Amino acid sequence: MYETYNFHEIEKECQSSWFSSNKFAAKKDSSKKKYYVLSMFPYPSGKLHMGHVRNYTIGDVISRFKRFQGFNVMQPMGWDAFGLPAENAAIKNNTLPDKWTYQNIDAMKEQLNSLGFSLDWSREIATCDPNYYKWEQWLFIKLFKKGLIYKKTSRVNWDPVDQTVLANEQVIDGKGWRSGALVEQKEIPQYFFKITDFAEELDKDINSLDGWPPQVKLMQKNWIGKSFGYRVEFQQKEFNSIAIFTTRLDTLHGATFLAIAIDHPISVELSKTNKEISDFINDNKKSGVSTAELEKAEKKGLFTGLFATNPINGKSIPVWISNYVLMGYGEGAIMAVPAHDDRDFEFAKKYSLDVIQVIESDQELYTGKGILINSDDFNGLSSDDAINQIGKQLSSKKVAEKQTKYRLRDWGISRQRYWGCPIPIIHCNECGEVCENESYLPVMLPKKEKFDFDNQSIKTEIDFINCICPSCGNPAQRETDTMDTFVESSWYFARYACPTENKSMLNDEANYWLPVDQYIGGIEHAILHLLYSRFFSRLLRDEGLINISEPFRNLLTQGMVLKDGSKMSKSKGNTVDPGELIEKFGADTARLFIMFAAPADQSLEWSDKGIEGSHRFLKKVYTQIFNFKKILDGQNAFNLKESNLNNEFKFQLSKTIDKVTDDIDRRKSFNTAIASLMEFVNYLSTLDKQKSLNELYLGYKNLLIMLSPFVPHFSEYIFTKLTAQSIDQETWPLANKDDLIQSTQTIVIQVNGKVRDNIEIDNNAPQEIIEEKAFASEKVLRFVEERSNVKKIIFIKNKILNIVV
Ligand code: ANZ
Ligand code: ZN
Repeated sequence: MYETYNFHEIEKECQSSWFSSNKFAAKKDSSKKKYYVLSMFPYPSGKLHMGHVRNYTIGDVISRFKRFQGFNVMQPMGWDAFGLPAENAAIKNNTLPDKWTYQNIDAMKEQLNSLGFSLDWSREIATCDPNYYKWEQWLFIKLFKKGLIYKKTSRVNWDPVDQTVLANEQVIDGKGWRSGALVEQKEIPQYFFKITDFAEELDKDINSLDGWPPQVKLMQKNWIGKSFGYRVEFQQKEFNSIAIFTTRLDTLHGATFLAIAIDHPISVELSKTNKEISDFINDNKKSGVSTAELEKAEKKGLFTGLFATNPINGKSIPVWISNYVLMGYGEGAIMAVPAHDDRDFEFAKKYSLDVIQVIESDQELYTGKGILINSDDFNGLSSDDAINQIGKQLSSKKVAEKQTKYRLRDWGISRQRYWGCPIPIIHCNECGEVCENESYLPVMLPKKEKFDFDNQSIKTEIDFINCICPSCGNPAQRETDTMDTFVESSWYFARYACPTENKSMLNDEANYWLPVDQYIGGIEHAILHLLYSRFFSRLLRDEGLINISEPFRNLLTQGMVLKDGSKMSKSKGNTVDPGELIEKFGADTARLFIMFAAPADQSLEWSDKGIEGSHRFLKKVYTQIFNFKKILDGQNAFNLKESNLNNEFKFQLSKTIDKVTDDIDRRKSFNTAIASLMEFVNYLSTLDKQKSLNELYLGYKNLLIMLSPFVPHFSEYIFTKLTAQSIDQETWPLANKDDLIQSTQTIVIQVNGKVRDNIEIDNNAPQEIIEEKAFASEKVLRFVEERSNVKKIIFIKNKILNIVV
């Protein structure tokens, strides 16, 4: 054993033995209970940052802990490898996106290994690998044929100077990041995943996610945005009726006009004969408005000359065409209630339309619910009661119908980028849109010789584009868009179960390993990534590929790593490089600090003092055990005797095991688990090294096992030296429940319910013995005077003796 804590050598030795033997490779074993630990896979930017270190340390602590508990643990790792940064980096550094990506993967893999993470590298996935994205294309085709993927036109950011589509990140203050030109909106055909078909199920099943943080569940709920509303028909002379959708039926008496969308069928019909209307429509429809303009878009409208009748009171109100009503939502028409809706208010002020208050308030514009006024028979009702009653009344007359609506929209997945998964569609003049033949998958992303501004899309790859129609055999063209990179990350967790399967997307192993038992990642993915993964699990289920619906049983969202109160970031120049930290203090110190400094789900303030403190703790434990081992080595043949252990030791050991186990397993409270281990180290240091050999040996042995998930190199090395055995043979210690009961207890002595004395006495001491002591106490006798005065004695075992006089 090294004289001092030589972390460089220790970590090097351990890592080379772990990674050369691929020690953490997981095998399906139906005789064992599986445990699947997954940390969100990184984008291969080239450098690990502290957020990664925190994320992956949490995952590794749980994995190692579960292994000691006897679970068959799988902890895989891979790379979310497609995406825009690779294109930018390739241009900037005069390289190619794939080359840049794979170099980064190599560098980051080395960094991960230098932290001692017990990862199963035999399951490594890079999403840019054709063996991976082939199956994404395969699923795309299945879904397309089922109608779960469809095409519709949708807006993109268009740079008129560079003549290219921009990702949102490339639009800065409404201008193209490179050209500086005002970005325009352009309508182009794009593919959509019909996630709205699953809105109801995705919403309902949130309730079953017991292992998720409540705030994440709420964010999912809000994103899906289930709400109830009513479709209401307003009678109309020329067009018979106009239907609107509202969530605020309680404000029906306050509707002062109807507003219909520019592309509403009535607008279209009127424009055929009315020049003013057709001009208005054309002016407001024209594409090429800048993003910035659209954001602030002024509300514009035009009176149609039509009137409609409010079904609740027979009042006639004007019908307007307006640019703020969307055709794609509800009925493409609204009843406008300016007194209680912001947009309607702005519009009414601009065009001098009536504002009628129907919810009590002292403000001219009030958007909340409340008590009804100016609403005839419904005055005095609460909004919710009014919605029900008006709803009932109109429904019975068949002019309203209750509807469930979701805020969730279908997921547009087309990206006009190079570095992504090609969409496996072929455009044929004869047959239209045709899926590539399954047996020709993958549709390989064409390799580039060079990558620059003029050459950064698939659109320039003539050999890729020209193909044969799988249906009629005539010349045809391939789709040149690629998929949103969120698609790859929506199913990677399943593919880890069978990463090399080449006959199908998933196999039997997926049902063995899924669901993920513990998922760990940043709160920034609380909405889209988790929702898309939940959606994909259902798609895979419906294809018969897996038999679960919810992919992540338990979710932990780790907090941010801050320095000087703000998020570590390159732009702020407040980053700490994990590599330097490991070089200076070792991986174990870094791991220990990051788990000790704050609760895992809260933000962690970086502190050099804290790092030094964690390092000092490890050095102290090292020295303590080193010195103890010297004494042991001085004995002739030490033989552990467990029969005569000191009671206080047994209590301390069981207490520590009990607390650490519960903290890691159930509470995921790693910092308090470490604090208990630190206390236990302090306790052990008070024991006499010559007289307490058995206690110290057992104490250190258990300490090392319990420290091992946090500081695996440290523990493994010292354990081997101390016990001459491998720590891998050990199982997680169990607390002895009998030892947990302390040998003595404090009993409170009361007279007439008032505390008069405390008595320290053996555990479970019988009432007679406690009474004897109590009546011997001056403090008690003063209030009892004579024993014959006692009327009654109430005894609560191990707690209270109350004497009533
Ligand atoms: C009257 C009203 C009064 C409304 C009031 C709100 C407040 P969510 O909750 O997002 O579903 N709306 C309906 N269809 C629309 C469309 N195609 N384009 C623009 N707005 C539309 O929103 C429902 C509310 O959004 C509806 O309730 C409607 O305005 C508006 F004090 O009706 B409300
Ligand atoms: Zn064809």
